[in-house]
Amino acid sequence: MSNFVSVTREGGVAVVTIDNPPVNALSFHVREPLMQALVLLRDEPDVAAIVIACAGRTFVAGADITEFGKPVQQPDLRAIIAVLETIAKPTVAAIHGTALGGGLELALGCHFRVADTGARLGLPEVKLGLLPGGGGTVRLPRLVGPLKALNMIVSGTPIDAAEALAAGLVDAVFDGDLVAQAVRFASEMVTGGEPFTPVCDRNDRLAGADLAAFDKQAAELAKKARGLEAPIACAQSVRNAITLPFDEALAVERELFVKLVGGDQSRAQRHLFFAEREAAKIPGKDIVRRRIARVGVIGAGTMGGGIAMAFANGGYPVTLLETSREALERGLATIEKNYAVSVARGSLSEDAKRQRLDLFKGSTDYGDLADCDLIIEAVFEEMAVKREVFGRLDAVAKSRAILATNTSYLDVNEIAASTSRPQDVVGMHFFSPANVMKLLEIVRAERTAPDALATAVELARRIGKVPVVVGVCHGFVGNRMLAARGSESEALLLEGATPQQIDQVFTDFGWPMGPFQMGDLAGLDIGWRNRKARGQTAAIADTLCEQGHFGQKTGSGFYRYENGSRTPAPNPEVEALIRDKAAEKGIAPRAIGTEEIIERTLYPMINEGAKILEEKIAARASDIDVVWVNGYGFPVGKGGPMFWAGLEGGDKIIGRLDHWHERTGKDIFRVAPLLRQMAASGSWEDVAS
Ligand code: T1G
Repeated sequence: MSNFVSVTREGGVAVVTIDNPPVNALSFHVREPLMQALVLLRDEPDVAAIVIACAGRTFVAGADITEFGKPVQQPDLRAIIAVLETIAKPTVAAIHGTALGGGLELALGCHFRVADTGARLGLPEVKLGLLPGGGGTVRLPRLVGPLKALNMIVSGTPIDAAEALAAGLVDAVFDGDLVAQAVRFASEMVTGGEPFTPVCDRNDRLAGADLAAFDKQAAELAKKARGLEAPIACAQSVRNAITLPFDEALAVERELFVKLVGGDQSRAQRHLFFAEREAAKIPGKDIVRRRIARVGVIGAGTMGGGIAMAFANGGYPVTLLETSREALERGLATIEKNYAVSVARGSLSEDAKRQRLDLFKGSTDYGDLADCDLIIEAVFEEMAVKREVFGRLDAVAKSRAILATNTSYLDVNEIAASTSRPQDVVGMHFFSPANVMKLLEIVRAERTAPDALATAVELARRIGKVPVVVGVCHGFVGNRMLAARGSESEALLLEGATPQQIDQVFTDFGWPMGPFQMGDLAGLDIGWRNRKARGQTAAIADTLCEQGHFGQKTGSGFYRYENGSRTPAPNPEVEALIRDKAAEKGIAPRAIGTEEIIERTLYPMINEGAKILEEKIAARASDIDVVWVNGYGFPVGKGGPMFWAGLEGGDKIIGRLDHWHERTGKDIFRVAPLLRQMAASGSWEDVAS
């Protein structure tokens, strides 16, 4: 056999074991020996049944994503499954860890599937801008029914073993030695004379399928696609399983797959898959991480409470500190309410809620943080306050405790200097709501110790966050580029664009919402406070704030929110304010087109990203993409601002930035040298080392 596929015998049962660390991806060097093994075993007279299992921590986690975009090397997964379905003896997939994508499709090619109690099964191809290309869209509905298959494939969300058993996706769930029990299961199928039919021939779950209900659900899901092609293709291919003969539906699935895999959206989403993993790797794999057993959080407000929940959700005991008993009780009550909402929604069990709440300890005494291994503050965003907090932490925290700040903008070097242990200080910039948003900017200060940094990055991953290491500058990576993206917003309004027009350009681009809706949601007073702290002004936004219009929380901002509604309605007062301010400045409004809005918002943002790379605030362009997709909702189908810049074309971006620089003289349009180098070379990787 081969190093990647081996065959052993357990009586009349042959066990085929795939061993391709780290996730048993179905690389060519696995597919070839796997095909050979199956063909041989199919015709072996003394082999009564076949079990397919995997070594290591998981069953097959899918096709080898690194092979996409290259010529297909036969046998491909479809050929292997086709052979599997010709085997006239029971075939059993023994699933542990995760069976994802092509891994689950391989298992669907077997007559039976048995799973370990902790296994998870799914078809997440949609998250790569694809659809299951190994028959998953036509086989899964035959086991779990069209509606469940539709939801699983369009969401890409795996299900656990218990749900898979209930749905008919697996035939048995075992604890303990999975392979031994799979062998026993296979033997029983032989001795018991159990009928075994290939999934492709099982049509009972399709017969009488309610196509109207299917189409209704598919239409609902399509509304969330926001311009992504894969979710639509997934739904179409599952629908074909109902309406077309198996082979025809399989052929259309292939056509849809080939179209998607060659498209920009899938390239963008595959870029992000590897970019997220690259971002989480920090230099020096052999750095010994510090042990984190208990976390302290200072501040039980919106951010502090969310951060505390993020750690509790990851299983960490949390000491939550506030300045007063009232503030502490208020914070803990909000946390309990948030968990209760999750229970009511069915996304959290009552037991899990109780377990998480039991992880919390409240205090108003800094001394109670002495047993914490990492302490993070989420106090008022003012340097003096941060320095005072860190001064006090320095006095009480145990040796080698990591002292983290959640600051969104401020200089972490200055904060670290207020302690005697700058080597233990790091930034951990969560995004609100901290228990939900994936992005965590890990700010590496000048004197942050490598093991402190490595510990923070690993801790981020352990609590389910997407960490990106960034350097110290005002706003780090995300907020610094957000400022660049918004720097022309007021000018565009004064020159004739409306908030709804600009927001529409953003939502048409694929953003969940535009900058003005986002401002109203977050609260216009946050930006107002920031501008005042930096001596900056924004005529329209400042006036709105001076009048108490902070956005949703006050019922009006750039939009009106009637009777507590969260749905934005045009605000005639804002339109009048814009006209008045424009008149004051002698600006004659004009029609402003979509292209101009993109050139004056997204292009400066890319230019700022190039400057961030030049200053080594981000280690690589793909890190910037990870920040923007996970922290600000940049459309995944465009791969993040820097990937999208490649799609848009460096020369085009430079040409327009030069145009606006000439016309306005504004520095945000002055093209960064690295952007010119990228345009010349065609890739950030070539120029940003
Ligand atoms: N192909 C290639 N490399 C992969 C891979 C894959 N499918 N999955 C993971 N890796 C690498 C990853 O880049 C990292 O590498 C290492 O393995 C550990 O991964 C035909 C078309 C399984 C839940 O989308 O969700 O099948 O950084 O850090 O956190 O229809 O990996 O160490 O060099 O993520 O423990 C469908 C993708 C593919 C599943 C494990 N399958 N993988 O998470 O480890 S398309 C997927 C995951 C397909 C068919 C279609 C996760 C995991 P490095 P990791 P983890």
